[in-house]
Amino acid sequence: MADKMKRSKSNRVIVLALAICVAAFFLAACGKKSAKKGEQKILLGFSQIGAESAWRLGNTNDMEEKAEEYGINLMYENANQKQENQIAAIRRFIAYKVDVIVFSPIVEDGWDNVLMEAKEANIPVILVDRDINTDREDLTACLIGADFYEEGRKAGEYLIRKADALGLEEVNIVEISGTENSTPMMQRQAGFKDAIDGDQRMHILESIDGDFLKSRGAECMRILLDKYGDKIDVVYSHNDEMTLGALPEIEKAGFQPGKDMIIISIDGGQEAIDVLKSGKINCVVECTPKLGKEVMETAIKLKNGEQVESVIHPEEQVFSDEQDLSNLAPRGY
Ligand code: GYE
Repeated sequence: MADKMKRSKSNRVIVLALAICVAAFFLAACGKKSAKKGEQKILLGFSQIGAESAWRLGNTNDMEEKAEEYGINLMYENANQKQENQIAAIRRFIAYKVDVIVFSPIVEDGWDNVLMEAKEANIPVILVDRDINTDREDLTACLIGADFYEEGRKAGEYLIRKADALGLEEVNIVEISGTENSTPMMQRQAGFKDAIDGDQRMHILESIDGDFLKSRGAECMRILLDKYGDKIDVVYSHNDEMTLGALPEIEKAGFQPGKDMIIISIDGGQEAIDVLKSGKINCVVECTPKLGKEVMETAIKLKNGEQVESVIHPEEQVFSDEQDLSNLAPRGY
């Protein structure tokens, strides 16, 4: 009797163990696009700038999601808006012997030394989102990110159409710009300026550094309102976060954003789109943070020693009060 009980107990243990094995097998087999048996998983070191905006959070989420989809191991490091943290992260990736390094350079200058170290270690580098300034084209494999010059140009072209529609004879603009020496700051400024340059009505009163931060956007707006008051016809802000910081300040000063002042923003996150629909922003130029798919596909190619395109720009649009936005799909960031 005791013997029989012992046997049925050990049978149950075997059945349970078998069930666990089968479940584990199915779980492993179900993992989307996960590495095949014997195939090595790619280890991707990703140095992100920080968490300064909805755009940035959306970009980090997308990178994590797509890494999982493609069966890539992501070593993620958040630099908290500091270049020295990014340089230290890249050095850790090199010491760790990752297969590919991806990073979003907070500013353009000052990367040659650390990238030379990556090159010596034979680790390919993908620039995501922002570009660097270097004479050594061989230090990075490619850039996957938006055409910021084009975004600035679209903002300027919208303003010209709006000024025409309102019959404005003089247009005084204040510009709240992004992080000094960063690609989006420089290119969004240049594209906008080039677009409005030939139009005699347009005057940029001042460009002020808002560092892509909401709090700085508010601070900059207060300074600009104190200085120029009702002379301001247009606020051109390099990202949604700074725009969202500036709007309450405009209201506090007694002006209606979207009516007394034309508000132009860049990024196209959900919150800014909702405010655009409410009439307090007039135009939002899209900048998509969804770059993960291109990054993962490029990392796989690089790991396999294949050629990759040197620049990949995503498709982007303009959302404005010229359109019916009632059916716009949720933005996802
Ligand atoms: O516009 C801003 C973010 O580099 C495109 O950085 C990115 C910019 C984006 O913080 O919101």
